Amino acid sequence: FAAPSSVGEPTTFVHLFEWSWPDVAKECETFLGPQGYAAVQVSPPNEHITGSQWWTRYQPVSYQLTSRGGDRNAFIAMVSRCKAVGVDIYVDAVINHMAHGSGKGVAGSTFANKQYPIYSPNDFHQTCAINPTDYGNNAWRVQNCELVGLHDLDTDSPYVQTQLANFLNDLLSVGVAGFRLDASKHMPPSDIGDVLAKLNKESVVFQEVIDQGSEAIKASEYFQNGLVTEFKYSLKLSETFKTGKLAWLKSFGEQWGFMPSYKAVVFTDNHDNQRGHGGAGSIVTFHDGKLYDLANVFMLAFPYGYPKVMSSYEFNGDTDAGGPNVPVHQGNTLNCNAQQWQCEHRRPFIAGAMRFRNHTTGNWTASNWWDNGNNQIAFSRGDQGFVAINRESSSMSVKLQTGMKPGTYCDELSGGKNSNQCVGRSVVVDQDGNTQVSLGAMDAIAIHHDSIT
Ligand code: LAG
Ligand code: CA
Repeated sequence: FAAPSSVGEPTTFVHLFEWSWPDVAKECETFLGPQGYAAVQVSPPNEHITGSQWWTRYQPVSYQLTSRGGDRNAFIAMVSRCKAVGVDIYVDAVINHMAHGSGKGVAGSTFANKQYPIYSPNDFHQTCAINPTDYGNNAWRVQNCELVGLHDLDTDSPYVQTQLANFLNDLLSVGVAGFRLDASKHMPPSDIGDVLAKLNKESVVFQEVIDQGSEAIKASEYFQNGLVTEFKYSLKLSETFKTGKLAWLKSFGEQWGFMPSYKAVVFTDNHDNQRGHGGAGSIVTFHDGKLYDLANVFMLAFPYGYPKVMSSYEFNGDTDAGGPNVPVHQGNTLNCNAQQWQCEHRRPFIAGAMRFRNHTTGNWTASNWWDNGNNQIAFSRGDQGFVAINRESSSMSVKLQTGMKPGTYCDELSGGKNSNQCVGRSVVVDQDGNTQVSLGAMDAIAIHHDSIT
C-alpha cells in the first residue's frame, strides 16, 4: 500500500453498504486509511425490524445501537479504529419515520399501533399514504403522509426533535463525524434545522433529497442545513456513459442544471437506484464492468461535488436480497468476487482515481479540455493533473496538451508510484507539456504532479 505521505488531501467517501462493523474497521486499517479515503457511510446502526432483506435497516424500532452491523461496543470500536487511521464514519440516520405495522426489533424491542420504546401514537402524523402523484404537486403530503407505509414522525414536535437530537448526539459522542439524513425530502427543511441546532458538535450533514427537476420539493430548499444529494448527477452521468457521448461532459455540472458544486454529494449509483429502488432510472453499476470503472474515473477526476463511491454485493436480480452470508474479511481471505461482496472501491481504476482527486485539490478547474466529438475525452486539472478516457471500442492515439511540467509520470490508475518507480504504466510529458496518449478500447490514464518520478 501507498505510504501515508502519498495519500494527499482526502476528497472522497465510500458507502460500505451492509458491511458489518468489524469488516468496516478492518477495511479502514488495511485499505481505506492507507489509500486515502476520507470517510465511510455505514448502514443504519440503530435497532431495526428483523428479517434478511437489506431494507429492514430503514425501519427503525429504537435508537439503541444494535443492528445487523453489530452491537454498540462493536460500533464504538469501529469508529475509533477508523479514526486512528484517518477515516471518518458517516451514519445513515433514519429519522423521518419508524417501522411499519407491528413486530419485534433485532434487540428485542416490540412495537405495535405506533407504540415504540420512546414514541407513542401522538408523536406521529396522521395515517395517510403518499401517492405517486403527490410528488409533482403536493409538498404537504410528501412531508406529512407515510412513505411506503412507514409511520411518519411528527418532526415538528419538540419531543420528537429532542429524541432525534439525543440519538444523533449519542453518535457524535462516540466519535461519528457525519450523517446522511435519510428521506430528507419527507421532512420540512426547518424541522431538520431545528434538530441540527440541538447538536453539540460540528458534523458533516448531507440530506438525501431526490430531485430530478420536476417535483414540488426542490433540493435547494435544504441548502440551509448542509449538503444535499445531487440525483441528477447520477442519472445524467449514467445516461451519458451508457448511451450518450462523453464529449458532452465538457460542461458537466451547474450548466446541466445541477446544484452548486459546493453543496452537492455525487455518486454514479447508490444502494437504491442500483437495484431499481428510490427513483432509479438507467444507472451504471458494477454489472457494467469497464464502463463502470470509466464512469467512476470521470466522477473522481472532474471538479464537481463531494463524491461517494458505492461498494455493493451481487444480488442476482433479487432486489430485496441482503448481503452475502460471509464476512468480507475472513482471516486473510477477502470475499470480494463476482458472486459476493463487490468491493468496487478497491478496483484499481476507482481507488486510483480517488488518489488522483486527493492530489489535485490545488486546482478546481477542468482545463485543456479535448474530445474527439464522440467518446474520447481528456482534460487537465490546471498544472496538477491530467486524465484521458477512451470509452470507444477502438483505440485512442493522439498528442495532447497536459498543462503539466515535463517529466515521466506514473499512471495512478495502474498503481501510481512506489519508491520512485511506476507500479504500472508511465507517461512522458515533453518540454512543451504535451504527451502522446495511446489507449486501448475502454481504457483510461491519470497522472498528477506528485506522480512524477
Ligand atoms: C430512503 N431514502 O429516502 C432509503 O434510501 C430507501 O432505501 C428506503 O426504502 C426509504 N427511504 C425509507 O427509509 C427502503 C426500500 C423500501 C422498503 C423501505 C422500508 O427501498 O422498499 O420498503 O426501505 O424497509 C419495504 C417494502 C415495502 C413496504 C415497506 C413497509 O419494500 O413494500 O411497504 O417496507 O413495510
Ligand atoms: Ca415526514
